[in-house]
Amino acid sequence: MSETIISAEIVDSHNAARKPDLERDYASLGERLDRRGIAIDAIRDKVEKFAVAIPSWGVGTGGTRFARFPGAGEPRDIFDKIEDCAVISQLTQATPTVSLHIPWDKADPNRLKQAASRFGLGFDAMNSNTFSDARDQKLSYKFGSLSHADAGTRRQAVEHNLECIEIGKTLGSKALTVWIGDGSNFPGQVNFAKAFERYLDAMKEVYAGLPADWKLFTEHKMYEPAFYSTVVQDWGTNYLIAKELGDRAFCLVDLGHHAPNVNIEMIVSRLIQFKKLGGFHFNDSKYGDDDLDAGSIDPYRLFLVFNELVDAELSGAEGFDPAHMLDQSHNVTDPIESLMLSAVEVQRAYAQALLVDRKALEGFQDGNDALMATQTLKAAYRTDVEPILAMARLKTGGAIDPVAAYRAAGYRAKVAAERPAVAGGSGGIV
Ligand SMILES: [Mn+2]
Repeated sequence: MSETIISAEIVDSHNAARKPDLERDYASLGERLDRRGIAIDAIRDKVEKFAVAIPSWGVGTGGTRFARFPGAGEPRDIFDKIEDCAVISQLTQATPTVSLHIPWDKADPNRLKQAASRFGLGFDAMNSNTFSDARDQKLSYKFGSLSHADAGTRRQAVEHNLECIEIGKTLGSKALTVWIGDGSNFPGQVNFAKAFERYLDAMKEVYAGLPADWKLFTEHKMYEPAFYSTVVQDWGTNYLIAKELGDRAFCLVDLGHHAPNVNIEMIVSRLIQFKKLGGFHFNDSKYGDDDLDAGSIDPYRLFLVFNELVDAELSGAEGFDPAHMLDQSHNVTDPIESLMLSAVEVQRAYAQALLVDRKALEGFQDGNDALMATQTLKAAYRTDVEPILAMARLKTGGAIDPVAAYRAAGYRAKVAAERPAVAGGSGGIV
């Protein structure tokens, strides 16, 4: 039995006060879903199994390029971060793994493994960093890393990625996510084809160091930090990379890394169809790579992404097993609260997508009934699935209302007293 940080008595009394209302709401929703031919318990069982990884960098306050306003009790190191992740996991029962970032989270891998397993946590994809210079680094990434014009700098970036794999092997991770900031700020600064060729050659060396049971995720991003061109700018380039590297290379879709109004759910569908969807970095955005909380701006878009994922899941798409990770930056909220609610939002989109009447939808599509086809999606999206999510949490030992339980437990005040305020610290919007 793993340890918990919030005392069981607090969670139990929180749940006891809310359980009678939840049971009524669940029964009422169950009756309505029954009329639509849906068994509520089957949906709850699927929601219970759904998991999304917490990024270690998400539990600290993010910041913008203008300023960072640290919150009280911020984690001082990766061990504090693991404790914060344990709280999120305990109350939501939806986030059993942590995604580490090297070098920010560098520590003795055996100690890391021990710290996480105390709370029953595992490790998701490892994240390398060649978009900033580490303190003791020999060559700078100012003008790029894996696509750098200088062979020595490319070698250093390859070695760093191989080191991330080595650390991940001890931790039990099964994937490496590579996002690079390489690109250019001026037309003519970089030869597009040569830079991409150098990147591919370097990534082939990383891929060669991948254990047989690992996956390699490459993450595209249209702009930033480079503002004229980036080497891995969109899903098309990303698909070419995955195709070029091999069977264990897949595309990672960060919802914020596209041009405004791009049809992301369609990109997801294409990548599924051609067996190259590796996974997600969930977040939300209004203008660019805003890294706002998942589902906070456009929850319908999140639902439409999950509509594609559930369609693939139910049709038994070959090799379909995408990784789910959050990737957000919290500037004005308590990161633990934001991450708990974001994990729940991702689960909500999944549960709603499970309610789509796919047989009816197919009929409307074949009959060119555009209005009824879109209403079929809306009917699922309009369903308030909160009782299903809350019941899944209650059944697995989480809190019916994770934020209320977290506030009642006084965790933030407790760690604020134990963890002295630090200036600066690692930001991290990737
Ligand atoms: Mn990302």
